[in-house]
This record gives sequence, structure tokens and C-alpha cells, in this order.
Amino acid sequence: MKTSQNKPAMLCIKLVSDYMWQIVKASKCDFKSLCGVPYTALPIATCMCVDHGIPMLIRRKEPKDYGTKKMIEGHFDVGDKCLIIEDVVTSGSSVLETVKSLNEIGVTVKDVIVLLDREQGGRKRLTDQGITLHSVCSITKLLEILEKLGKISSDVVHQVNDFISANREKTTRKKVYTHSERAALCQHPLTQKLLTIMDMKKTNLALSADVTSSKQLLSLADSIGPYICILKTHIDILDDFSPDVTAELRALADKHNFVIFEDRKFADIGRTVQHQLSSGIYHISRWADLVNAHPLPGPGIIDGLKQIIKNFIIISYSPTEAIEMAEANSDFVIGYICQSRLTDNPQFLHMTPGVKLVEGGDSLGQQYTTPEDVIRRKTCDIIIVGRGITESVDPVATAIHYQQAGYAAYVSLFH
Ligand code: 5BU
Repeated sequence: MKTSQNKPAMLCIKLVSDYMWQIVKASKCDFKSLCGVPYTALPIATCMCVDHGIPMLIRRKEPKDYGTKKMIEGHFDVGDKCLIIEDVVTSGSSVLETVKSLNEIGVTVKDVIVLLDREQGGRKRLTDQGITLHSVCSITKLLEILEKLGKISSDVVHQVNDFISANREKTTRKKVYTHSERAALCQHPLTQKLLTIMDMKKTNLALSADVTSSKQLLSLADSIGPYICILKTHIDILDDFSPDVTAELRALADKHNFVIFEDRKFADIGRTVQHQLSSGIYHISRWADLVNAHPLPGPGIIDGLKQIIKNFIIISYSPTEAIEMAEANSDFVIGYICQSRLTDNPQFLHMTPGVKLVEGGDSLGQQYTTPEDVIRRKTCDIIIVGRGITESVDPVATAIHYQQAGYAAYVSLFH
């Protein structure tokens, strides 16, 4: 009876340790032994050590009250590198306690593999100590998957997000910077420019001008230009593209002081994205201030793009890779496309698409959240609005409405 009851748990631990092992392999971290943070991660670390023939170190929570009083059991040499295994990281405290015990015996720690990153400041605390966190899943992604599968309602998602945001603020968001304070703090010229525009024009609105005629695009850019900080384009959806359109867009960007962001979502090897950025009929690098890229192809994509353009955003469908890539390229990457704030580093702007004044979705999978939710609860910086404005009866009046809602939510962060 006992055996059959325990069977699913055993299978589950095996599954978890296999998933985590895939992250170990992908992260290419260098280590000689594994140490699970007591107690939940101990069986996971044990599975990995047995499956892959790796020496295991065990950390006691309390020293033995007899004999050597050692905190770490197992075989090691001074200078060895140990990989930490943890089930859930919240603030990172338990991991850091284990790191401390290992450091005391001369074993170093550079990486932690975790099943779930609750995104409540643990990553930042570990990074500050020179330790990289690699996770199988983040809480944002987990909620997204559970909601998509119909396992939890959007109310539950909101409640959990509210809880996470509230606790994140307590633990790590020590200071909320104004746009002008951040402009002064940031090194990247385009980040400074954008934050200055946001401050001067009192707007955190990006218009996603997803129309298929050049005339419509230019008309939107001219009429809504005064109320936005960014004009986001999909240049390849124009039926009647000509180089004159991009020249006129540039003139409008100067006239109304906004940044042009071509939402090209580069996702190929470095050499190919270089051609896609600078060649073909669109010559994106000649007129766009900003483009975005997926982290998926690895560092080559950034290396390829940065030989041609200095400003790009990382799309964070997978926050771990996005953050690693952005932090390693902060002189080129100005921020993230994401659904909630990923880091407290004020250098990075967080931009969120899928925004409407009323929550809901379209028939093709787009999910909408509100300006208030994005700016106040998810603490992102910029709302990206498309059809909410372009398909409204009066796009200019509606854009002003979004500008006011987004900016009011930003101002409310200081009250
Ligand atoms: P909408 O009309 O507000 O749904 O348009 C959203 C825009 O943002 C559209 O241009 C998308 O291509 C874009 N977008 C998005 O919706 N989700 C993403 O993850 C990214 C871009 Br990246």
C-alpha cells in the first residue's frame, strides 16, 4: 500500500530532476559536485547525482552536537566548484545560507539551478553575490501556463500577481525612480532620450500602428505623435511600402519627438539578422531607432545586431535568458518586452504589449490587460497599445485617454 502511494511522488521527483538537469546542461556551468538546499531539494539533488554519477555534498541545517560538528558532509577539495540545487527561490536567503557554509570550507559557488523562480528579488540578491540563477520556470510563466490550460482563473492570476508585486516591493523595490531621475542615472543614450521624452511629454504610451496602408500609418503618426513616446511599426505589413514612407516617418519622429521602434522580432543567427536589419527592401537600420530580438538563438544574435544598430530590446518569453542577455549587453540592450517587471535595474525599460482599457482577448490568442495593471501592479514602464487606439472611432481622443490612464498610473506610484 505504502509503495503504491509513494510511486507518483517518486516519479514526480524523477521528472523534476530530469527537467532541472536539462537546465544544468543548457547553462554550461562549471562544477565538480552538487549540493541541494535542505530539505526539499535534497531528494532532487540526490536523483541528479545518482543518475549522472556526480559527487554530492550535504549541508546540515544544524551542526551535529557530537563529533566534528561539520556543517557540510561529503568529499571535496578546497577550491572545488559546487552547483546548488533548489526547488523554489523567493528572496534567495536559503541559497545564500548554503553558499556561506560551502564557502567556509573553501568550496565556491557560481551557479544555482532552481525549479521555480518566484521573482521576488532572489535573482538580484544572488547576482549581487556573483551567483547566477538558472530556473526551469518563473512564477509569471507558470501562471500564464496554468491560466492557458484553464487550471486557474484570471482572478487567481491577479491575486497571485498582486501578492508577488506587493512582496517584491517590500523586499527589493527600495526606490521608485521618476523618469527624469532615471534619465540621469542611465548610460545608454536612447534610454536617456526616451525617459526625457516621457518626462517632458508626460506619456508612457507607445502606439502600435499596425495598419496596412502608408497613408494611414503616416496619418496616425502625425495625429497621435504628440501623445506618445514610441511609435511601434511592423513595416512589412504595408501593402504599398516605399522608402519615402520611412523618410516621412523619420521627419514626423523629429517633429513630434518620439522614437521609432520596428517590432521585427529578430530570431536567427547573427549573419542572417545583419542582412535582415540592413538589407532587403526595408533597410530597417536606416530609419528605426530601436528593434527587438528573441534571446533564443543565443549571444550570436546580439553580436550580429550590435555591429549595425546600437539599440535593441529583448523579448522575454523566457525571463532567465532575457535577463542574462540584457545584463551582459547593457551598452546595447535598453530593456525588455515583458508582461511584468523582470529586474529592478533602473537602466532597463520594461515595455508591455496587449493593453486595452478593458481586459479581455481577441479571437487569435491576444490577451489584454489594462494600463493601470501594467504600470501600477506589474510595475512596467511603457504600455504598448495597438487596436485599442487604431480601431477606435476617434483614434486621437482614444490615444489621449490611454496617455492619461498610463501616466496617472505612473504618477500613482509615488503616492
Ligand atoms: P494590439 O492591437 O494592441 O493587440 O497589438 C499589439 C502589438 O504588440 C502587435 O503589433 C503585436 O505584434 C505586438 N506584440 C504583442 O502583442 N506581443 C508580444 O509579445 C510582442 C509584440 Br514582442
